[in-house]
Amino acid sequence: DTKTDFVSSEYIRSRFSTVMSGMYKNEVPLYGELLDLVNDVNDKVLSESEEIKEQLVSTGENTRLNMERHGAIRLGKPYELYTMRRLFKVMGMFPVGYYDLATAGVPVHATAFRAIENTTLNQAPFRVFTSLLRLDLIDDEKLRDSIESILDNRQIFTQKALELIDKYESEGGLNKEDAEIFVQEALETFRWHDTATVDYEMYEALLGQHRLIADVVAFKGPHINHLTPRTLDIDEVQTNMEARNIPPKDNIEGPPPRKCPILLRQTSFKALTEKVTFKNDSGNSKKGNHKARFGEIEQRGAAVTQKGLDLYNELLGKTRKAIGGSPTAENASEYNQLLKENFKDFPDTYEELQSKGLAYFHYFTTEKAKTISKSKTYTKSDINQLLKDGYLTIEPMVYEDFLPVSAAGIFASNLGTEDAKREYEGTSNQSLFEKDLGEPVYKLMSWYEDKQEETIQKCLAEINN
Ligand code: OOG
Ligand code: NI
Repeated sequence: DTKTDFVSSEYIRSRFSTVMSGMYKNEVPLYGELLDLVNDVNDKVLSESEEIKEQLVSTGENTRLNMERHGAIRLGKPYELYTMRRLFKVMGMFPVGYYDLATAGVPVHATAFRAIENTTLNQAPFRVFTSLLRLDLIDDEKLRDSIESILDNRQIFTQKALELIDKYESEGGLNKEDAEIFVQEALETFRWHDTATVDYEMYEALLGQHRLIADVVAFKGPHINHLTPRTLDIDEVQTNMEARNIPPKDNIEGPPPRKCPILLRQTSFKALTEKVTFKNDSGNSKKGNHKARFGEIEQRGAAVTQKGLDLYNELLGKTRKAIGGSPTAENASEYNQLLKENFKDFPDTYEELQSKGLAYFHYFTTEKAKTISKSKTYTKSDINQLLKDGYLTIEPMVYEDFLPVSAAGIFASNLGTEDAKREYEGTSNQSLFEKDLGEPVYKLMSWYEDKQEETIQKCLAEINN
């Protein structure tokens, strides 16, 4: 029977992530160096900190650390987003969260495709931040029409990839042979093309509107623009990048360094200048440069609750306001000092993060739980007491998603400052995004809430049985 021949989505995802990483290493050699650096730093942290090691072992993250990475693509039209959702589903990746970057001066909105079960996340933790150009924010009507017709004429997916998506949907899976063809065909969509689909004049016009628009519209496909390994010590990587001649961006995005890391800290190296050949009907090909592809590093910390996120945004917002917006090379150290100062208001022990309802945790029963008195049925309201009495223990749930202000900072560091200063009037438009996507995105907070609840219920079941 054919069903038993199907390979798992995790297999396909992990295969895809591996071949993509291999391709990117060839295209952007500095990315390979960055991977080596991150591996060295992670090995060092694990050999020096028993606590971090134990944490990763209990949550199951230890097995995924060295293969963990995310990438990003930028799409041009609704069909591409809709089909990308179907393509990622073959790999067990689903759209989680809605990110509006227009308010930060980037005319796109986005979601992140990723696995949604802990077990499958640990097996193949590959994510893709996927943004869609918002044509409605382009004020030049004539240019907008040209963009629409350029995008109308492109097909970013191969025929064979589309056939295999259909096959997956109608049969419910792919066998190993089809899965391998699928991976190779899907990879074509993410490949870099050094010939533009437009002439130099059009490229300049697109650049003039926004550098990002040129990157989305002038090429045959949505080349993967970065891949990001996960490190356990981003400050150490940042310092060593300079030593290895990998030029880092001026500032690390996200929260300041902490004893109990939260959310996500990110830094990157600047985009490469790549040679591009522009279309030319007269036959003399015109050469030029394009900057799009870079490398990034991330350090992931605890997922925070809505209350924690509100506090994070308040403290970050206060810091940015005080220095007049995004930090620059000149005021980066002043910014970091102030950020550290302001974040003293964000508790920095796991006990407090738990008791104040600021972060999400995995709950586990301890050895001692075996000896608990069975005189009553324990419920959710007993959790804090059980924790205090040592029947339960907690480990932070890792944040699996992205941060819009940081994402805009990453965009900006590779787009040039003029673009970063732009502001778009448009309000965020999640319902349009979901219409183009073809289904609603998973709600980010509820996802963590549900995962935490599963572990609490499991503990109660163990204690009460
Ligand atoms: C995406 C930037 C967002 C991140 O890590 O926040 C991102 C882009 O530049 O296309 O990848
Ligand atoms: Ni990124």
